[in-house]
Amino acid sequence: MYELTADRRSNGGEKVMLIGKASDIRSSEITPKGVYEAFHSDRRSFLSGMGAIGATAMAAGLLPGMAHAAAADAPLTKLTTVPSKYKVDETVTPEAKAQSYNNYYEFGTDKSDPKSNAHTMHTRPWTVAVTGLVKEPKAFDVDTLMKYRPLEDRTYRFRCVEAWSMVIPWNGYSLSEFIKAVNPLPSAKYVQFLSLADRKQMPLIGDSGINPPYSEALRMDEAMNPLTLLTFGSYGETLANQQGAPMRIIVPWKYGFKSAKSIVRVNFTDQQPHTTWNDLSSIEYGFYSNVNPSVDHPRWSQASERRLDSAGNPLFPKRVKTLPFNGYANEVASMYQGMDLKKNF
Ligand SMILES: Nc1nc2c(c(=O)[nH]1)N[C@H]1C(S)=C(S)[C@@H](COP(=O)(O)O)O[C@H]1N2
Ligand SMILES: [Mo]
Repeated sequence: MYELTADRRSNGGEKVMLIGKASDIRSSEITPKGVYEAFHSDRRSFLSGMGAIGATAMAAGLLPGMAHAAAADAPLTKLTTVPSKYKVDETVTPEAKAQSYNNYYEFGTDKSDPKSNAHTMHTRPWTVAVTGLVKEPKAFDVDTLMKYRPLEDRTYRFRCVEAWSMVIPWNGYSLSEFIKAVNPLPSAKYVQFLSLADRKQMPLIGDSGINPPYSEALRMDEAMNPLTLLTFGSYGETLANQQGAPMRIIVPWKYGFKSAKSIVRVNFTDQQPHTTWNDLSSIEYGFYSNVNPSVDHPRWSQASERRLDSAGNPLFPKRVKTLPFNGYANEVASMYQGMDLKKNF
């Protein structure tokens, strides 16, 4: 894993949770869009068809006139929402920022990649399977889930392990409502969330170094905490693909990587499930990953964060102190009573 700085990547000097070589080639960035799309369903033959010279030129970034083509976002649908008690008294991040500065490694590792690339994902029809330790395994159409409970307006702080943060108005309902409806067995101790992993819709999925499908998990009490949001929208609209449409979770007291996107399966287990970032580097990305200013990442401090809102110079976002449990200690700290949070980070 590499830590890259602003002179090498246009991400404002963020520490990136990147795996693999800094020189990784992202073909979507250096290939004319039409050519790329014509071949994206069979990328391997495309690359071999390019031949050695083509590949070398690509690696050196030498192909002329191959600007990154901006893809049209799928139109977002307005949602009917209801107010909630979950608000924060801080500047909300502009919608355009939340939808253009993303981590979604299935669509590339640069912050701007998901917006450029995620249009190849089809979010309807969309089925969510419920498996494992439940009374009866089931599959739900996402539109059924979306209508199951009123979609609340909940504004949460959102803190990435890379030490940037936003304030985002999400739309959804407590995951606990869904969990109660699917009747997990008493033996279920964890719930795992698996993201879509489809090479046809995610041509770059093999390039980032993460092992598909993206997997995240919570202990059952964490999943049942009312703060944990089954999320279908933000800013009063359906989620953009790059935000994890059509359905993701948001776990606001944990680092952002716990909040899995574009979920296709919810799996109940009695053992702690394997999770993507923890599997890749357990010394950097703990299973719990509760936001904790007193436990630093091995390569950077977690004591403060760059707040990406509209205030200040966008090149030098304001720094704010990171709060224990991202400011949600009153709601969640009791779940970890008696645990050593430096060991169980
Ligand atoms: N499937 C999937 N889910 C994912 C990720 C990912 O790469 N793939 N990135 C995670 C990380 S590291 C963060 S910070 C958040 C980012 O969500 P956002 O792009 O909506 O801000 O999504 C999380 N969920
Ligand atoms: Mo993240």
